[in-house]
Amino acid sequence: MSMSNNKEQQTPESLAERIIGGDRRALARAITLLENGAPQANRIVSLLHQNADLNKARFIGITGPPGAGKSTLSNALVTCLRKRGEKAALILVDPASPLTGGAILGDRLRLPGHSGDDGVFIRSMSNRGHLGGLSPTTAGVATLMQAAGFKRVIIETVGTGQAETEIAGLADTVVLVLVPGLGDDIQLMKAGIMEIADVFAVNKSDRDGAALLASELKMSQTVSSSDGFTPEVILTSALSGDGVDSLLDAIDRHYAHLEQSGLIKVTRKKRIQTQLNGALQGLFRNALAGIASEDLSQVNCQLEQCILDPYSAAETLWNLIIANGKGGK
Ligand SMILES: Nc1nc2c(ncn2[C@@H]2O[C@H](COP(=O)(O)OP(=O)(O)O)[C@@H](O)[C@H]2O)c(=O)[nH]1
Ligand SMILES: [Mg+2]
Repeated sequence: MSMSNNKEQQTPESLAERIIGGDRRALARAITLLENGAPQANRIVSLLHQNADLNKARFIGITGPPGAGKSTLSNALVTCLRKRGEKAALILVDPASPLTGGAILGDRLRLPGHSGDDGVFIRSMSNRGHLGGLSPTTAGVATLMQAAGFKRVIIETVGTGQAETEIAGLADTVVLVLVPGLGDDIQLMKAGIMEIADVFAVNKSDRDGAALLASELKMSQTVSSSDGFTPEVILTSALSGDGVDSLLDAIDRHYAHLEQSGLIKVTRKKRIQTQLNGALQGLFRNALAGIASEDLSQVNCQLEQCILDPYSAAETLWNLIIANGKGGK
C-alpha cells in the first residue's frame, strides 16, 4: 500500500484497492458510505465489480419468523466456518426502529464470540422500512464484503413475519429457519416463503415437537421441486451448536447441485438483477434528496391541502429530478 495522505486514501479508487487487499477499515468505511447514500459509494462498488474476483463467494440467506433463532444460528454458522478455516462475513438486517428510524442494534450486541478475529466481519443494518426482508443497500454491502475476501457472506433477513422473498434474488442458498410451537400450520402455509427454501433448518431441536415438525416438512415435499432438487430438512440447536455442522454440509450440497446442474448461472443472473434494483433505488433516493427543500415543502403543502393529488405531486417531483439531472451534468 502506498504511503499517500489520508485524503487520498479516501478516494473511491484507493478505497477499492484497499478493500481488495483485505483492509477491514477500508471495508467498514465503504459500507458506511454506501449506507449513507454517498455518491462515491456507487463508484467503489462498480470498481470492485471490475477488479475483484466476485465469482467464488457464496451468499447464504437466513430467513424465517421472528424469534426462530436466525441470529443465533447465523452466528453458530460463522463459528462453524471458522473451525473449517473459512472466513465469514455476516449481515444482520434489523427492522428500523419506529421511533428513531435507526436499526435496533440488539442483534449485534447479542452476538459475541468473534471479536478480534480478522476472519469474521459482522455488520448490522436497518431495513429502513423497506419491505421484502432486506435493506436497499444489502446487495452492495455483500459485494463489498465479497471483494474483501470473504468467500462466505451470510445474510439474515429482518424476520418481521412478512414474506421475505427478496433474499431469493440475492442468495445462492436460502435457509428457512422454523421452530416447533410457533403455530406450525401457519408457518407452513405462509404464502411464498416455503418455495424459496433450499434447506430447512428446524431450530430449537432441544425442544419438544422439533422431530415432528421435521417429519411434517419432509412429508409435505414428496413432490420434489421443478429442478429436481428436494430441500433437505436439518435439525439444529443454535444455542448448543448441535446440527450446525450438518446444516453447513447441506448448504454445501445445495451449492454443489447449483454448480452441477448449471443453475448457478440462473442464480447469478437473478443476483445481478437484484443488484441493479438496489443501485437504481439508491440513485432514486439520492435524486429525491437532491430536490430543494423549499420545492419539496411546497409540493407537500399542496398535497396536504388537496390542491395536488398524489399522482400529480409525484409527477411534479419527477420533473424536478429530471431538471436537476440536466442542470447537474
Ligand atoms: N432453546 C433454544 N433457544 C434458542 C435456540 N436458538 C435460539 N434460541 C433463542 O431464541 C431467542 C431468539 O433468537 P434469535 O436468534 O434472536 O432469533 P431471530 O429473531 O430469528 O434472529 C433467543 O433468546 C435465543 O437465545 C435453540 O436452538 N434452542
Ligand atoms: Mg435476528
